[in-house]
Amino acid sequence: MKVFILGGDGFCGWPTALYLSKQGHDITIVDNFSRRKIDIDLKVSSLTPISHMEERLLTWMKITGNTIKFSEIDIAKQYKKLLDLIVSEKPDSIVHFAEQSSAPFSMKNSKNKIYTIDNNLNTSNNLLAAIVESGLDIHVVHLGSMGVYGYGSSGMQIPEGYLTVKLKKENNEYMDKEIMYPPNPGSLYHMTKTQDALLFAFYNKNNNIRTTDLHQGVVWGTQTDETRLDEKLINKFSYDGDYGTVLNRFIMQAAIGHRLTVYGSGGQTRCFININDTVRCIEIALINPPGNKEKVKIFNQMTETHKIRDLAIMIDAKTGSGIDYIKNPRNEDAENDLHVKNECFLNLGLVPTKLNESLIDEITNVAKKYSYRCDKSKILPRSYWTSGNRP
Ligand code: NAD
Ligand code: USQ
Repeated sequence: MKVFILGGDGFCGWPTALYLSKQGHDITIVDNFSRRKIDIDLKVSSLTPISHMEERLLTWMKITGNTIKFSEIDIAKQYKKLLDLIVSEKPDSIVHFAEQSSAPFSMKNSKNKIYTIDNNLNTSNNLLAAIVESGLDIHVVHLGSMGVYGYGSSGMQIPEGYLTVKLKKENNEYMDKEIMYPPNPGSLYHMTKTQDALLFAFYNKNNNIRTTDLHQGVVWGTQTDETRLDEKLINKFSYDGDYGTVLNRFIMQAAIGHRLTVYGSGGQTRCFININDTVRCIEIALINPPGNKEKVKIFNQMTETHKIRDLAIMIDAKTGSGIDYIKNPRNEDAENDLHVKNECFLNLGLVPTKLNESLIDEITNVAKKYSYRCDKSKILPRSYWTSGNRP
């Protein structure tokens, strides 16, 4: 299969590109390195030493004999370049990771709010418009987020995208209607994912663009079988207050002897998935595309749910790191339950990586190994949802 990986220089995109290349697919990465530029602006860098794209691709070719092509395009701004690439390469599928990916970064200041909305909505719309203009039948696989639903499940399981509701008609009779599960985003970043969902539904209805939208939980872990092959292939590990996600932050904090930074009471329940399962889910989505005229397929891409304080208590028990409950920089529920359906991927063969079985390996073989690269001044959060969330 010929596959484009938009955002293929990123934390999820890079291991996905390698995994799919290893499975024999013909891969082209498209990225504008905006994430590397943001890290420079924030004066942070990956805990792991990530190589430049040229070196990454050369190393991959030397080790496996496989060529991955690369095109530097700002998908939000360089529409014509994207269209020309699609028309000349004619991919079967396009995996869309290319968005500003951090909730805290999107809430930091008005410049970031404007950038996140502008970048994320334009990457999605430009991609969809270019597919229509190309006239090609291309399956789009997009990385959405579990956070589009606001994490409250009100005693029911969050379904995989669609919900059947009963509507009262004027004559007092009821009719069933299938709707998209109601969005309730908790950041401007998550807001872009809810708007993406409307774009996909519209282009699907109007132009029959076959689309799979993957509502992914918080990803943790670093290495996959492919990124482990050589240090020049190593995956990114963000630990800073803007881009580091909670479990990888805790893993790094435990490795360097920093007390774990639980926001608020830690009663927030979130969905999690290991990076090895992310790459497998993308493959499963690619080989099970929606049929012609089928509505957007929506999968919940997560394998476990945990309360943040339970994760901290578990890591503290294994490592003796200690826990700090700090004022929550975010405007979010202090406590929530979360029940999520994830049968689509399990039924298609996903075998989840278990969190408690892989955690110590991650702390020892990644976080401790590269702990000398950690800048401790970047650990505490620096983005606040409202002025009331400041310390
Ligand atoms: P990342 O920031 O590491 O990767 C995103 C990549 O997209 C970067 O390499 C960036 O340079 C590129 N990009 C952004 N805007 C672009 C543009 N206009 N043109 C070209 N390239 C552009 O993020 P990630 O953690 O790999 O996440 C990938 C996707 O998965 C994102 O859409 C994110 O919202 C989603 N997601 C991530 C997680 C997670 O925990 N990491 C969980 C759920 C969903
Ligand atoms: N948290 C802490 N301590 C920390 C960091 C975070 O208690 O040091 C808490 C946050 O308050 C939040 C939870 O942990 O309640 C998750 O935070 P996070 O930063 O790990 O995740 P989030 O901001 O939601 O975003 C991440 C990715 C994003 C993806 C999302 C999936 O950055 O790309 O969409 O996870 S989900 O959370 O399911 O929406």
